[in-house]
Amino acid sequence: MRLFFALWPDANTRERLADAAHAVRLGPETRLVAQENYHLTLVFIGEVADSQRALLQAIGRSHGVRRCRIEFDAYEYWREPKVLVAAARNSPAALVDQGKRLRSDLAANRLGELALQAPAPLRPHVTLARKVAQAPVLQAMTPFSWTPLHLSLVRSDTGGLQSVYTVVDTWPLLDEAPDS
Ligand code: 3AM
Repeated sequence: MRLFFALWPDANTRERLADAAHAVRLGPETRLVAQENYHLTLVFIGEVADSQRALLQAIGRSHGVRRCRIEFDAYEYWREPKVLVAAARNSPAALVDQGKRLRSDLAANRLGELALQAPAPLRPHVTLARKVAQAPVLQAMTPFSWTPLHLSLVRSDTGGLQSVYTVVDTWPLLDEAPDS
């Protein structure tokens, strides 16, 4: 199964994201991401064996991380993956730290594709549309913020027209520092 660690938006944030997506004029070939599929990927793990799931759940559970506020404030078009994203130009330190610690735990356990990859810096974003073949005209985005309350381990099934995501497990983020 293909798994990744992600933050899943609440209903209000999903609506803000959908409003942001609908405000951009996109070509007919474009596929808007379904609202229920919006997510912020923290770490993509890749294919793992069923037997490794418990270890991944233990890693997710062990991450006592403070909540942080993410301010989405810009559209970005990423040419190579052909996606339009809502991006946070400022990466909150707690989020960057969480991504790093997850990566290092995964690499230490030689889990997924991470054992082979050099870590890329986290660029907090939510993909709004895929198969965006032409660079869209991007206006300023009406900014909005989101404070995620949970970290989730998610399964991705990419066989169909739209990817299907299933939350495998989820853990609350702390509302105060773990050592306070
Ligand atoms: O959150 P976004 O939409 O940016 O593109 C995939 C999606 O990213 C990405 O993981 C997220 C959840 O599916 N993804 C898929 N395959 C990947 C890979 N081999 C990957 N990211 C890195 N390496």
